[in-house]
Amino acid sequence: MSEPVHLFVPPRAWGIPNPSPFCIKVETWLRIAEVDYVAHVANPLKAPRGKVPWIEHEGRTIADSQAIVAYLSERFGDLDAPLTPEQRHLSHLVRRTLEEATYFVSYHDRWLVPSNFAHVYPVFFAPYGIGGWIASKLVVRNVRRNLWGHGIARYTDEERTAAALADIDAVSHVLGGRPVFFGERPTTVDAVAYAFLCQLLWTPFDGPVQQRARNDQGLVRYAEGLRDRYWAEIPALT
Ligand SMILES: N[C@@H](CCC(=O)N[C@@H](CS)C(=O)NCC(=O)O)C(=O)O
Repeated sequence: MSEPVHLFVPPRAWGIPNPSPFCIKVETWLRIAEVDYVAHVANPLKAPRGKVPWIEHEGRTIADSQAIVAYLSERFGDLDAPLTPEQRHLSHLVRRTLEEATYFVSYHDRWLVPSNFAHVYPVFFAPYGIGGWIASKLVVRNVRRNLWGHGIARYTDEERTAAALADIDAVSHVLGGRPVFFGERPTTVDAVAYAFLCQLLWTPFDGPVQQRARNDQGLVRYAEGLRDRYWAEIPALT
């Protein structure tokens, strides 16, 4: 019998499974695949690539959500095995859109828009008093520098919002109001989409992108369906 997978993630926040979409993705994947796991609060200083999530399993340490999913798929079974080649490619595109494009707009808006940062500060910094206040200044400076280097911070507010709205519309269109993206059973793309929709639908952050997702009944029903099936304890997580 296999040992449980040890998953390292930040503490839950804002009534969703995790402040990090990549952590929700992996934890939801584990739940869909019914893999035995134990979640631990990550010490960021120990993060193998300086990022969450990571897992430890049978002496191996694996970082990066997609590398984790690849390992878990090999070790415990591939959720995506039933997909046709076309579905597999579409899954890849949806995943990359959310993780590599939409994510950076949310990241920007969460950390660099003051009305949103007001919800970040109490979770990550306020518990540490003056040390937390100093850390917040350093972290925000770093985020600003990283996102300038990435390029998204060079967009106007309108350009950034338009890019994310187009992402949401594309994802919604591919989903087409179904309860899962493809087939009968959730696959990896559902773990990813759920992770990102949690951040848009059920956090205190607000703006046109959140509003677009909240007004899309197909997306809301989809996310609620996955929440009820895999995160039934969610109302208790605040
Ligand atoms: N490609 C990585 C991205 C992980 C990632 O960006 N995690 C963020 C939290 S959402 C993080 O750890 N950020 C800390 C940092 O960049 O210092 C994955 O799929 O796991």
